[in-house]
Amino acid sequence: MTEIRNNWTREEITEIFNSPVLDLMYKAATVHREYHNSSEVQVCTLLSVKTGGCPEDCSYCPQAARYQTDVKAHKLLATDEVLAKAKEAKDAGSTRFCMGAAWREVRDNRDFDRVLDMVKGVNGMGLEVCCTLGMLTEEQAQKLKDAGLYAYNHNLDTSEEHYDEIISTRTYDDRLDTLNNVRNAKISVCSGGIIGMGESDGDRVGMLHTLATLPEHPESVPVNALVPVEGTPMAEQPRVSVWEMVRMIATARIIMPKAMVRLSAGRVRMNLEEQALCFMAGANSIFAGDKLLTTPNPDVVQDEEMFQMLNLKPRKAFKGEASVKFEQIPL
Ligand code: SAM
Ligand code: DTB
Ligand code: SF4
Repeated sequence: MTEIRNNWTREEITEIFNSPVLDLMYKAATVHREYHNSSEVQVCTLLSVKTGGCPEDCSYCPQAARYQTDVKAHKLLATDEVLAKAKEAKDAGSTRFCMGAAWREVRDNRDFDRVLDMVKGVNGMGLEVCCTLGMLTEEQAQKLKDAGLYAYNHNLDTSEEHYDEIISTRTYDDRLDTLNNVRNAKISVCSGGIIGMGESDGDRVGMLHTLATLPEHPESVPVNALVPVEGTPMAEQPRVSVWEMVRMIATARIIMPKAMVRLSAGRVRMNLEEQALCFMAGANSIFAGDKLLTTPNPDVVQDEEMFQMLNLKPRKAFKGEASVKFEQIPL
């Protein structure tokens, strides 16, 4: 059994990342089969519960207020509306429901109380509930946990060295502090990043190195291909090739064997064969439904056809073991 290690060196990861791509895939596929059922893929659904108008300057993001994009700002959705969407997602076969808010950080106000109600409601439906709401204090993480939150998504996005080129309104350490608060509240950690933002291979390795040397690996690692959106500073970035996705996914799989590696944003621009390469490289989770937060994603029917063609089946909810003790809280 491949050992779980938190002491990877940057050199070791660089060597894996740069190995011949077919060897890299083969190694990743082997590790994948040691720790996971390779015919299972976790299906998650995203919902933007509060859209746009964000004060941050993340240069990839269509929801930052300072960029002129087509995204229409919308205040926090009503709880009923969110629960109806969660039910739709469950009926369509999703087992994880992730609610995103275009906030810099959570504030202790009525909106947060409403998000806590949403978490309770979605948990009561038997779905793994995930949120991505920006920075969190330890107390806020605990409140989310008490409401039944299963996982929290907070991406490092890129390497520490490249971070300042992408975002100036918060620091890498702020991100790491939030991840630490989430971990301490015994919430499952979801953290990854985006490729295609002008970073070097060294930056890609750097981000994976930070994730793989956290005291505990994240339970899930989303790998996003930049979705270039008109109006953002990243609008003209060239498209990432499937081989770049494969290298990221396969390296993540090898150095964090137990993690769910999510083939996240960017699937609309990939055909079935390209996505199959990513599954072969160790991806075992996707976002389903025709919208991510604000940008398009393949529709459910297309994904059903893909699952059939590739003999994949959706993974059941709450299969994650890890250090996350979780009980469904009865309503
Ligand atoms: N505001 C919160 C935050 O930034 O943590 C939560 C929502 S934010 C939209 C969640 C993540 O979406 C970002 O960290 C980023 O990784 C991803 N994301 C945003 N825009 C993207 C884009 N255009 N392409 C790919 N990923 C994107
Ligand atoms: C993640 O890593 N990717 C998702 C989720 N976590 C929140 C978000 C992708 C957003 C893509 C751009 C958009 O749709 O606004
Ligand atoms: Fe705001 Fe999150 Fe978008 Fe950054 S990524 S601008 S914090 S919504």
